[in-house]
Amino acid sequence: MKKVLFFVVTLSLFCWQFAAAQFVQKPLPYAYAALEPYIDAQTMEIHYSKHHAAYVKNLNAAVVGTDIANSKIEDIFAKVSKYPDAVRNNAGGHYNHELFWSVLTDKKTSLHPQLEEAIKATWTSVDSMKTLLNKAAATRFGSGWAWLFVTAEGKLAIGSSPNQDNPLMDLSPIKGFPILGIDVWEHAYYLKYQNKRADYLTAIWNVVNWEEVSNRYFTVVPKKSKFDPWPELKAFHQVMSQTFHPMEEGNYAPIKARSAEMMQKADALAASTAPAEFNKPEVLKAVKKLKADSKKLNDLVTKKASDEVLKKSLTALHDTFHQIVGLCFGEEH
Ligand code: MN3
Repeated sequence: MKKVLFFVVTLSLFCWQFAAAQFVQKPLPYAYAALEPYIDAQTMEIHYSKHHAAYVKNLNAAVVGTDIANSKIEDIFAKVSKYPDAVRNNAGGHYNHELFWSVLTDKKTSLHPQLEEAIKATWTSVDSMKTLLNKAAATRFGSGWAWLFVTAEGKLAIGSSPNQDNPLMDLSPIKGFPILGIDVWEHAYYLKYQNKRADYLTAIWNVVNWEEVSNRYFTVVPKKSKFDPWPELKAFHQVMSQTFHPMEEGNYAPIKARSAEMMQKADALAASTAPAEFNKPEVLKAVKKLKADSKKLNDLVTKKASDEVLKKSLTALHDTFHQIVGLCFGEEH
């Protein structure tokens, strides 16, 4: 009996601990030494396995048994002024470091052209953005973070925050969605750079993961499409890409489910007025063919034609679509 009781108590303690660990630290996406010589291995190891780990542990301890124990961290930030400082500091500490690891890399990455264009439109060049972000980081008194973030209006902005605050917090004077954050706590650079924060800030640009910064940007800003000027062509393209590529991989379910929708998109395209730059007889002729072929394909699907027959029909339709794209945008295909 005692043994059973011991087992139950141990199990429930285990479950409680398990349930309490709402927030978990993701594995570091590279080795501690990967960012050498810009960030040394020892700094990375202590920063990740001690500092960040402590924020996660303390955050879980701060929320356990409260009404935010199961909240998403972004929802906590949205009302963080209502919670104790332990929540603010450790939720910020966890999120900020998770972001920090993700926007660093030892791989060669590049900015998405749309984000690059937005940076240039805001600060004339990527270099001047770096200079301004470094200035925000260098002038942050004491511990904190410098941010490149996107405002609610979709504009890029630069700022800094104290301690573990970030622009997602309701009490933050700078507000938006952070796409790049630079940790300027001494624990991020002191072992290698001592008091020379500026040297650390110069070095860090060698290891920024521009691909991840761009990905974060596109979680809040819509990706532009070359099809934007002709919405009906864009709508057709969407159904085409979501049916043709699965079919190429042997999955016919999408085209069988959406052939009628694709026919409707082709009809809408044929009925629309092409933007002036695309309004050429050869484009309109190809669009007419696209409409007729979409109807044929839908008829085949309705008649439950074989996959082989559908493949031939959809491939021909896809060719016609790319003929239109080529005529409009001057691409070979
Ligand atoms: Mn840190």
